[in-house]
Amino acid sequence: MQSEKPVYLLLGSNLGDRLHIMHTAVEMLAEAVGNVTAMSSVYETAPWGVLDQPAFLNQVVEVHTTLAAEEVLRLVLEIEHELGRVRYERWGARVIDIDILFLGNHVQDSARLTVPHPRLHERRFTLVPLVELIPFYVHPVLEKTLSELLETCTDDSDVHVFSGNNSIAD
Ligand code: A4P
Ligand code: MG
Repeated sequence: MQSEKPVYLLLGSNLGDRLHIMHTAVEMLAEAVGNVTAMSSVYETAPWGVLDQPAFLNQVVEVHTTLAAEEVLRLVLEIEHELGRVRYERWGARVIDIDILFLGNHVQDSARLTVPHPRLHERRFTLVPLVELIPFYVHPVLEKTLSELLETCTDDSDVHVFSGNNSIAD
């Protein structure tokens, strides 16, 4: 059996009851993938990529798992599917999106899966919650800490802790 490793997952939702969907996704991850050991704040974030879509909620969760990367991906896709995700367009609106950011120090670049997530260092909506949890974690490919990557990130889109009030989606 493989030893337990931390996997960092980014949850994102910009359709429907965003907060409820994210909570449900965390429960399903705990059931299927392993113990949820840490969670960032929930952030409300301006859309990145396709700009003409509702604001996202994003959150990073840390799960300890003995599963291999491919197996984590399979379960994550299953959870997305169960939560009724419909893919309309790349980078477009979705009920739930779950990206694998890191799996311990595992590095993989295949047709189905790239770990660490290849665009995580280009996006404040990913770096801000990651830095809240693990600022000194060293990216195994870029060999910089997450704090350093956030400092040099050129994305300037809005990312703020979600309070439920003053939502930019309203
Ligand atoms: N895949 C490969 N590597 C990974 C990985 N590390 N984690 C493959 C998860 N999946 C990975 O993903 C397509 C396929 O990527 C998966 O089936 C898997 O085999 P997808 O989620 O269907 O495609 P996508 O999300 O539309 O495209 P992409 O390029 O993955 O987009 P991202 O990077 O997920 O970005 N703005 C804000 N503010 N917040 C967001 O959360 N999200 C996106 C989507 C765009 N803009 C956003 C946000
Ligand atoms: Mg994705």
